[in-house]
This record gives sequence, structure tokens and C-alpha cells, in this order.
Amino acid sequence: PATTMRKNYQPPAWLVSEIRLEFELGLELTKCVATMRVERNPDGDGDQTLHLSGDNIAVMNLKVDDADAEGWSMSGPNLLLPLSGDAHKVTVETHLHPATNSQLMGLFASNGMLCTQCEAEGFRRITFFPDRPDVLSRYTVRMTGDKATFPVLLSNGNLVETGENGDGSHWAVWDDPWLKPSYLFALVAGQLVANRDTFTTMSGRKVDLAVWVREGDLERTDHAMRSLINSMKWDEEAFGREYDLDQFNIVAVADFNMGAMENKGLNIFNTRYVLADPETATDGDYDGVEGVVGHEYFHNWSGNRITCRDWFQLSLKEGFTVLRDQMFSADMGSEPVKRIEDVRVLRAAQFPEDSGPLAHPIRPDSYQEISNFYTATIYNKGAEVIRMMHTMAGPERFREGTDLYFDRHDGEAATCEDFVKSMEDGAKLDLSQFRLWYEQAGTPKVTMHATFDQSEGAVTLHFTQKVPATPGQPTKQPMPIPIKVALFDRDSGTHGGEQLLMVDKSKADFTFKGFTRPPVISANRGFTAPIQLDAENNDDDLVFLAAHDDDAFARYESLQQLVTRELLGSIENGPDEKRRGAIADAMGAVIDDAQIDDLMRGELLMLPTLTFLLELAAPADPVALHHARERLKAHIGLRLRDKLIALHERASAIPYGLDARARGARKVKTQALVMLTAADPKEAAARAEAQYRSATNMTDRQGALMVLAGIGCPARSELLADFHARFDGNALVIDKWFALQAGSLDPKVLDRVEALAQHADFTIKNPNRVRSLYMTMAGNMAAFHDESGRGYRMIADLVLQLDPLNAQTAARFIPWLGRWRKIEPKRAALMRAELERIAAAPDLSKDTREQVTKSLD
Ligand code: HT7
Ligand code: ZN
Repeated sequence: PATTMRKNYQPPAWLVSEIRLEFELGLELTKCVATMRVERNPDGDGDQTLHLSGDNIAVMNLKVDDADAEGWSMSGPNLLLPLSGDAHKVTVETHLHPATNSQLMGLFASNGMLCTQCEAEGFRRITFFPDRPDVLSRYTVRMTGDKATFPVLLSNGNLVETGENGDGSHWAVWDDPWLKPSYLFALVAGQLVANRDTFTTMSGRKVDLAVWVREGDLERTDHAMRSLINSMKWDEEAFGREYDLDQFNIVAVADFNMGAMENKGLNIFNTRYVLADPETATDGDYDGVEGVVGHEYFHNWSGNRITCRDWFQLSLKEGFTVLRDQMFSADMGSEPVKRIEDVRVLRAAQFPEDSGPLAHPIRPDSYQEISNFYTATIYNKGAEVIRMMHTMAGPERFREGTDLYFDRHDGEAATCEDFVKSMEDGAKLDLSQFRLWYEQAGTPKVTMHATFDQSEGAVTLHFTQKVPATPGQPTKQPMPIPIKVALFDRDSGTHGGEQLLMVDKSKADFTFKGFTRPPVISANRGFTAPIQLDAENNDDDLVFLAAHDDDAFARYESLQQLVTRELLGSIENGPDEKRRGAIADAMGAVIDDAQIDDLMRGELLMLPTLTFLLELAAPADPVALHHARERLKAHIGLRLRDKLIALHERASAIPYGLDARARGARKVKTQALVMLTAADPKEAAARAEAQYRSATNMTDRQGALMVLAGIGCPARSELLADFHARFDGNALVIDKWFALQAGSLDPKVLDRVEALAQHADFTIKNPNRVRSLYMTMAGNMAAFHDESGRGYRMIADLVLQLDPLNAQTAARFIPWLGRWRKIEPKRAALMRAELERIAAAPDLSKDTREQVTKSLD
């Protein structure tokens, strides 16, 4: 497959100033007539040929200036049209078949409605067009369709005209006054109902808001609407950004490859990130809705008003928008808890990517299939890189930088360099060396050790940094790494203030004076840099910080480090009794500490994820790591049995609510059960059963069932059946039912997954369902890494079956097998063999081919 290189970027030879799209809608057949005003780009290379991308479509009719076009040809899927002169009207007709579009890109049918997904290269599945983000056009869309089948007709911008045709069909015209790239085009037609509200912007513009769903789902849309209104207000206050149309529509779709899509004025969402009520959605689901609604809304400025020049710049909109949604969620809830959650996601999803065969910089240099680059690196590391600018500049100067960026580039297709330059000029930062964060892949490994000079009363922190080699980047330069530190006095438990250190060389020393004894060092407070830090703290220091650190993240981190040290050590040498005791004591203190709220308590009581541990232990036996983790849980559970039971009881007495206190109570309630399970499964099962039976909400119900699903107790199958019967027909909850079983600690998970794949509710056509069964299994270390290799085989079988139907979703399973280098040799060979089996399949999609080839290299 062809590789696209960043360095080969050329401005387009032709631009499209206007496009009118006329659709005759039908589920089986939709006709599309696109009329474009094409104009020669003065900055282009003068090419006489207009290059129009196409994918899986044919030309039914082609006209230039209203006459039959001459001399055109096809180059593979693309249309080449030679044109003389500087401006023309080009009209092209295409015929689409939404009902059989299983790729869910372009125009597709979902539950009887029509819907589009154009990012990144889906518009070319609708019509022939220069489908690249630096071609910005004004869109007018006219749709006509049967009124009973498609009573609601939506597109971007503002609704300007509607009418009846007199034959049972009707039509609507939408006009989007803002220039946009083709990937932001959207259309929705179907039987939908709306939750409506309004928002008045800071300059007094009244905006009509609507969340569109299927009839029975309306009562589950209030949280999405509230989240939208909060997002609109927050973006005005935090970034000075105002909404710019009279209407804003959100539509929920059950079949969707990703979470949501920020089409101008018409955001399309996976139902998962719209629908929520207490009975069917967990607190985590509520957070997901708030975060994704915010994320898509914030794209209106960071993505739509300023878009990307080319897809190598994807992190320009995604990294920045993730940072914005993280800041929004932090402001809506608990800032420290949100930071811990975000770092956990980064470590579990991005760190493994950065150290594996698919590692790439946040601004990649090449790709074969752009859909493969919607990664944790582009999104989450991209956000961390901009967060470092925020840390270095401080909030006020950061805001000056973003204001300048929005002013300077409004209406443009911009680059990451444009963003960095705006930050340099607006936030007054020198980012010359910092640009390396855009160029170099790999998580920097940083060490820190402290020396103490008694005679001088001086402490010196000695740092080293090394950015590891990654594919295509064998050698690296040192990067500027902002690390926040505080030096604690061991007796008083206080420190003299935080300092931001810039470690910008391979080795860097920093000396602090005025100490009479060696302090305890708290480093990378707030996780100021996305690095792996080995701070060489001894156990006593970690215990001290776990008890005294006033930075919530650092407190969490010291406990995590202590646990990590114990887990990795116990695999080699067996458990360290003293350390295990210290961990249990520290966790006990966390349970007792009245100063911390339950939301934070829940975080502090969580053990590091296996994916994160695997990163540090590689090459490792993941099942041994899993057992070590369970053993430690059992030890803590036994030691803290009474405290955990008391915690469970206290939390169970707090009634349901969406406030932080009630949410925190639900979090620690299930966390207490998880700890108890390993120590006293009978007690845990009894409590979980009671929690399930008395549950008034999904958080408690799912938490209890998760615990029960991993214990071989009699209530297990009864309550799983109850859960299914209770929520039969609610797709999102049935997804949970699949995931609960595929992710459980039950030793028979692989048998169960095999059986569940045959269940009447399983369908390979719905990405949410596929992910709930197979992605959950792949993330269940003990099951996926079963030494028989059966877990690997099941994922490879799935990829081969899914690839022809939905290549994007299939390709997303490859990284699980691609981690073979991190696994002990016997399993690694089995994983590689499955990758080779996939690679040998004929007609593999470009998506899966790229991922599998890179994973074998
Ligand atoms: N910008 C959106 C990306 C997206 C997408 C990409 C490829 C294939 C399907 C897709 N659906 C949505 C999502 C976002 O980051 O906001
Ligand atoms: Zn996004």
C-alpha cells in the first residue's frame, strides 16, 4: 500500500469555493448530485487536472459548466478531470447503497436511519471531491425523502427551507455559512425525537439546541443536554470561545466506529456517549457523556473554525481538544481525581503504544491508512504536550497564547507549528527545543537521585533522561522536561514550596540550600510531564509521601510506586513481608483519613493496572503478574477486612444522588468489595449479592455483578440471567452484560466468550457489541494470555472475520497481538504466529495490513 509522507505536502492545485449537494434519500439507494464551483489555487502548482478522490463509488453523470464532461478518466478509485482556465462549475452524480455499507464510513444506515461519517476520508465514499482538509468550501445541502421513513432531515449549519412534494415525500435545505473541509460534512435522516433547549451566548445570540434520539430513548438525554449547555458556558469563560450558528444538533446513532464526531453544527454520537439515566448508566458512563459532549463541542473552535492543513497535523485539533475536555471535566468535578484518571488512561493505553511497534510521534511523518492514527498518542500524549506548555507558561500566559492562536488562524487549515508559534508569541515561551516533543516518539525515561551535603546544608537532585529508540527513530535528542518538585521535611511533614525544574539535557543537577537533614523528595507532582520517572525513593520515603504529600497526584503516585515495587519484586523473589505490611497500613490510613473525600479514596485504594505493570516488567509472564496482583489484593483484604466491611457499610447508607458525596460512596463501595473478594470470597459474594438485589442504580448493580462474575458462587448465574432479563432490548446495557463476563476473573472466561459469540444478542455488525465482548477479553490479561494461546487465536479469528465488514474496527484489535515483544518467549511466539496467520490472508484491508505488517517488523 502507498505511504503518504508529511514532507511531501503540496497545496491543492484547485480549490472548491462552494458546493451544493442534492440527495434523493433511500436506505437501499440514495442518489447524490454534487455541484461544485472549482477555482484554481493561486498557491498551487498549476496542475491542469482536477483530482477528485473517490472510494467505492462510480460516476453516473459528469458535467463541466453544464455540458457533458470530456477527457476525464479514472485513476483507481479517483476521478481525473483535465480543465483549462481558472474557474468552472463541475457537477457529478453518484449512487450510494447505505443499507449495505458495513464499514460505517460515508453514508450508512443504522436502525432504519441514514447517517454519515466523513472523518477522515469518508466524504469520498459519497461524492468525488478533493477530500483533504485544506480545501474549505461553503456547503448547501438539499435532501428529499419519504416523509414517513425520514421525518427528520438534518445537516450542517442552519435550516433555511422546507417543503412537501405532494407525493408523500418532503425536503429540507440546510445552509452552512462557515467554510469547512469535507470531513466535517454531515447528514442525518430518520425517525428521531428531540430533547430541546436553548442557550444564549455571551454576545446575546440565542441558539436552539436539540439532542436527537430514537423514540424510547428521550428520557435518557437530560445529562447530555446539561453537559452541552455546561460546555458552551465553560468555553466562553475558560477560552473566550462563543458558538457561531443559530442551531446546534446532536444525534445519537447505535452503529458507530468511534465515540462521536464534531461535524459543524451537527455532532453525531455513538449512543453510548449520549444516553444516561441512573438505572442504566454508571457514574463512569455519566462522566463519559459529559467528557465526549464537551470534547465534540470544543472542536467547534479547536478543529472546525481552525482545522488541520493535512492529517499529519491531527494532534493540532485532537491533542488540544482532549486537553480542553480534560480541563472542563476537572472544573465540573474533582480536579485531582480527574488528573489521576487521565494519567491512568495515558499509562494504560499510550505508554504501551509508545514502547511498541506502532510507536509514532504526536505529529507522525508517514502513514498508510490515516484511520490507524486516531491513537492514544495523537489524542492523549498530544494533550500532555500542550499541558506542559500550560505548566511552563502558567494559566494566564497560556490563555494569551491560545487567544493569539484563535485570532491568528481563525478560518484557516493550520499546522502544529502554527500552534507552537502562537504559544511562543502569545504565552512568551521559548519553545525551540520543546518542538522535539512533536518530532520524537517514545516515553522519556528519567531517573532522579538526591545527594545531601551536610556541611553546606545542600540537597542536589541529579536527573538523567533517555528517550528510547522507536521504529524509524534509532537515536534521540534530550527533550525539555518540566518536573515539579517539593522537598519535604521528614519531621514536620511540610515543604517550603513547589519548584518547576526544566530537565533539558541528558544530565541535569539542581541544588537547594538551607536543609539540616536530607528531605523527602516529591517529584513530577501533578504529573507535569508524560515520562517514566524512577525517583529512587526508598520504601520509607514512599510511605511518608503516601501519608503526607499535599499534592493529591503525588500522594496517589507514591502508593502506586510502593505497590508496583512489591508486585514486580514478588515475581522474582516472593513477597516482601515488611513492604506488604506497609502497603496495607498505608491503605488502612487512606480508609480512615477523614480529610479526603470518597472519590479520592477510591483512587488511592486502586492497584496499578496490569497493562502498566507489564510495561515495567517486560518481557513478562502476564498471568504470573495477574496472580501476584490478586495475592497482594488478598493480603490487603485480609489485613483490612474489618475496615473494608465498615467502609462498605458506611458507603451503602448514603442514598443515590449525582453529587460528589454520593458518587464517591458508590466508588468506594465497589472498591471495598473488590479488595474483600480476594481475601474472603464468601463474605464478598454475600455483600455483592445484597448490593445487587437492593441496587437502585447501575453503578451499584454493575459493581456488584462484576464482583460476582469473578467468583464461582451460586448467585453468579442467577444474577447474570436476571441482569439480562431486566435490561433485555437495551443495547447499551446488554453491551455491559457481555463485557462483565468477558472481563471477569472467572477462570473459564474463554469458554464463556466462545459461547457468548453464539448468543442471539451477539452481532459482529455492531462495533459496540464487538468491543464489549472481544476488546474486553483482549484487555483481560489472565484470559487473553492463557498459555494455550487460545485467547490470541480468538482475536485473530475475529480480525479475519471482521476485516472485510468493518476494517477500522478490525484493525484496532491488532495492537493487542502486536505487544508480543513485551511477553515471555513462549507466549510471544504464539502471538507472532497469529499475526502471521492474519498477514497471510489475501485481500486484507489497508487498515489491518498496515497494523499487522508494522507489528511483525
Ligand atoms: N474527530 C473524530 C474522529 C472520528 C473518526 C475517525 C475515524 C473514523 C471514524 C471516526 N469517528 C470520529 C472524533 C473526535 O476525536 O472527536
Ligand atoms: Zn476529537
